[in-house]
Amino acid sequence: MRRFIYCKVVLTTSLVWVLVDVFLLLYFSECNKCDDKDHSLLPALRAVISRSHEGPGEMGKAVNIPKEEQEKMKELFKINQFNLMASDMIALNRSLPDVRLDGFKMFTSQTFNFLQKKLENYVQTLEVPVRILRMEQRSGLIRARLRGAAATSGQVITFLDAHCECTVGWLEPLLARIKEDRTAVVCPIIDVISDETFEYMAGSDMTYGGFNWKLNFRWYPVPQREMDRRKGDRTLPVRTPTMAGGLFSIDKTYFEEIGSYDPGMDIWGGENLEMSFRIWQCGGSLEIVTCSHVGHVFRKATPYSFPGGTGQVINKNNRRLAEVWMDEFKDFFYIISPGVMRVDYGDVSSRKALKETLKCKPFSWYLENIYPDSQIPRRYYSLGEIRNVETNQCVDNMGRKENEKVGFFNCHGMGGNQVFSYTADKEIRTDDLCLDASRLNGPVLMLKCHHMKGNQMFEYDAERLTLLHVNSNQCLDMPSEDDKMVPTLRECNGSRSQQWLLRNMTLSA
Ligand SMILES: [Mn+2]
Repeated sequence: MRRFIYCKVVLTTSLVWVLVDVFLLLYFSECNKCDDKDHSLLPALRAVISRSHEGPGEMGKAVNIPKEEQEKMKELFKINQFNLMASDMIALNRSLPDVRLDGFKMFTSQTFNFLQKKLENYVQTLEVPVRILRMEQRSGLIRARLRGAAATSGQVITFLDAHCECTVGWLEPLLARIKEDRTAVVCPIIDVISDETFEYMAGSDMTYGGFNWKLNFRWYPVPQREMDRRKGDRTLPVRTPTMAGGLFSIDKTYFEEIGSYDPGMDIWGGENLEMSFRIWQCGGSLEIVTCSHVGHVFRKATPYSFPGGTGQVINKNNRRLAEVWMDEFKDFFYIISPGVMRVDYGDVSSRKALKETLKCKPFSWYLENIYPDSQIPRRYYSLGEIRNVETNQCVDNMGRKENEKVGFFNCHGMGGNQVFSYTADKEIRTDDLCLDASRLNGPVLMLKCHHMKGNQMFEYDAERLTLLHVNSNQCLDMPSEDDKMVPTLRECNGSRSQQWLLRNMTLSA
């Protein structure tokens, strides 16, 4: 009898656990709204999915080149700044793993290493009609895209680079979002295809697009406020301040309405930020649709030459972007990039007129509402050098990176590495780094700004000219004898070495 009771107890507890498991499984698979999955697949895609997954690079695996071929491989690498030999070994429609949140099957796309006729022959074998347009002369990405867009007749335009591969179900969620809201401009998650082995690696849904003072695009972690807005549901689109490059879908008429691309920009560079600012400031939205994945080969160097040099072209484009969209905040870009002011940016009057017609909001609105965690502070007291009264030298980031000590050097008045901003949050920033001190009498480091005050909070006293590090209750002082290049913290003593002049200091932020 007792045995029977034991048995019952064991059975009941197991049953309870089984039910809990089933519940958990159902619950977590419910989270995944990414998927209608296979229902709507074209026959061609089904064929790809069902074929055998062998051969170089299949299922997104790495392709390793045998030793004896490596010399040749290096030669070919230079042509496109990616491993052309590996790329050529991979089937045009290789299979890829399904990297979506719950995992399933995959479709493929292709990197075209074809030229001219070969490409035309190839696209004729595809089951969808494909038209190839060629520019008469090298015009760069921006003007080529404008030409392509003008030739489209569909309701939605999707831009991708040539060095992309798409995964199954990448397009539907982009289109679905535009159907909901035609002013939503949507990007996929950009997965990483290795430039060396073409291995396929899933990108993160936890990063979004930003930019630094030099107007370089950068990935930053999706902030808590955006997680909260989506109530923790990672399958919902992420509102991103900027788009990485040119991988996005947009309603065709909206593309035209909002001003397509700036045709005054050359070749490449800055157009992604220009479009991002414009979309947000002029009433649209820019989103990363986390259910959509597209792979992209990130290259370490550009394989192209630019007329007048890469820097010239990018500086010109960035100036156009800053002049039209950034209002007074363009100062951050100009002051940290000495020399850029000398670059001629052409005529921007038609772009400014567009901004007027569309009644676009100012950049301060964008910083406040769309990108409050921006590297460019919405409110700040000073922007420029920080000069020591005793030595007449300046705080200098010395071009050093995150986690290194901040330096100290003769003031050169040229901006660049000697530009700091004392912000309304009482941080001392240089680009996306903040002065940070974590121990008494310690050196001052540069760390990623965390917006949490703490070790990054300094109180400037505009009368005594002191910079008090609040956490340690010590003052920023000139370097010590043994480390002449590094400003340090010391007990506040009212000496001239603890007095600092902040350039362009205003008392209200
Ligand atoms: Mn690209």
